[in-house]
Amino acid sequence: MKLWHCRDARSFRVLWTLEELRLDYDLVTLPFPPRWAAPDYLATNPLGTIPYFEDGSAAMTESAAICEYLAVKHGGASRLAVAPDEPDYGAWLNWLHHGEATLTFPQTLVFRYAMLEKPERRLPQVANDYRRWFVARTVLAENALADGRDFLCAGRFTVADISVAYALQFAETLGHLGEVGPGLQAFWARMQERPGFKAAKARQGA
Ligand SMILES: N[C@@H](CCC(=O)N[C@@H](CS)C(=O)NCC(=O)O)C(=O)O
Repeated sequence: MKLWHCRDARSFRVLWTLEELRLDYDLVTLPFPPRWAAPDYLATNPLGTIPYFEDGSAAMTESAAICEYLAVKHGGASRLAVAPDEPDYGAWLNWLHHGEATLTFPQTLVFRYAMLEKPERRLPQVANDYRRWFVARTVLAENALADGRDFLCAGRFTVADISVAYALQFAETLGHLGEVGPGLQAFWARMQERPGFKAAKARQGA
């Protein structure tokens, strides 16, 4: 298995999953954004996006899908996936995709228009609107954790927690973590204590 990664980009979801599962893999770390800083990468992934992941004939570009792939195909007894015959199968898939499609999507607009673009191309109104959009969308996860639950579903840690926790890491980077609810802030603190999370941070280096 081989993962193309940029420090703390969405590929971190995959790196964290690989470390939770203690799998062997090769890691290629690129400068961000690769389409400007490592243009040769386009020959590997024409989208120029991170993550890119290979495992035999599998070639994948979606972080949540790769986490699902690893948990299902290489999860062994880890139970980082929820099986179709478990009551929380639907909830698990929903949280897994919610982390990327609903939470991280608005964050990318904040990142681009508040930080990544050159100062003359920045758009404070777009960044502010999508910051508020992100914060409003966190209500579902905040409600799910409000009853003191440690994990989003199935009563155990799964890759759905990784998917949503990544959005909280991104919120911290973007400076809007303080606007999410106390349940999510406590969840994010717990997630960072996991040995798998710490191993992924160590593997990507400074
Ligand atoms: N939906 C994809 C999005 C991948 C994506 O856009 N990744 C960002 C990094 S977090 C990227 O590569 N941006 C670089 C660019 O747009 O040039 C996923 O979840 O993996």
